[in-house]
Amino acid sequence: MGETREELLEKIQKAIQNGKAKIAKNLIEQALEDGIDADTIVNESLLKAMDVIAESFSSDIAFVPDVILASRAMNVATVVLEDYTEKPAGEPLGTVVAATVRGDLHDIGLNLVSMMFRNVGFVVYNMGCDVPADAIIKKAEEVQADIICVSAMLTTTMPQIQGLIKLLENKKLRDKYCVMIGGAPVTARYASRIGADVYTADAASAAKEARKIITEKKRKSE
Ligand code: B12
Repeated sequence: MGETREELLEKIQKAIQNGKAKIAKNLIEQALEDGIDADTIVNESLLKAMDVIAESFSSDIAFVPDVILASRAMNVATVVLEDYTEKPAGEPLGTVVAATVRGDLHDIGLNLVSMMFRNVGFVVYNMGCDVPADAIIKKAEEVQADIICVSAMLTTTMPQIQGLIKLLENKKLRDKYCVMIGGAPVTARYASRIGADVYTADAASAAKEARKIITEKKRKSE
């Protein structure tokens, strides 16, 4: 007898936790062929794997090399799922520039945010991690972005988000962009203190919120 859907999802989770990118990729392809949807795989396998890794990392059961391998597997898994997901047809909803702030090498959350935004119909320029504020703004200007998404995962790099907002103000560009922020240490309170437009705790609600904001903006300008 073949394995159950739960067993397959658990195998994917374990493959990511153990840093087995190739195995994770094959299992995800199998799950998609079996009709398991991408959201289920994200929630039941990918995010669960990262929860376990985060827990093992903070209790010294997993160390940086283990976490790096798991992170690579996680990023491979995200690409497989993103390639598979059908994007909404027609005009894009808007343009997004996404980056993790300077000095911060965490990109998993950012990649998930980028994937979710693309899935609801945005064009996303994902600049990756360790990106200085001026480079983020330059890119946003170049591609005429509607939204700037910034991620920070360390308490020491979080102030970089405030730096980006200040730089936008200095350049008289603040009102041009919706600035959405997130990452483990970031809170709604911090967002309102530094004058960011939107904070959400997870990637899926970030994409939904962005769609709402852009739709409203378009309705107003019509
Ligand atoms: C993976 C990981 C790493 C990997 C990163 C690999 C990679 N490619 O990303 C590696 C091993 C490189 C790493 C390094 C370090 N890490 Co680290 N890392 C983690 C870990 C275990 C998981 C993070 C993760 O990917 N989670 C899974 C994703 C899906 O969740 P997420 O990133 O939070 O994203 C979600 C939301 O936050 C949100 N979101 C994220 N970004 C955005 C953006 C927007 C716009 C929005 C709306 C939403 C949003 O949506 C996402 C999905 O729903 C965390 C533990 C934790 N609890 O977070 C520690 C953690 C973040 N790391 C930590 C530390 C200390 C470090 C190091 C200093 C360790 C060291 N001794 O060297 C270095 C720093 C390197 C650097 N300069 O950045 C600490 C930070 C403590 C702090 N308060 O500052 C943590 C919390 C671990 C801990 N408990 O101590 N790390």
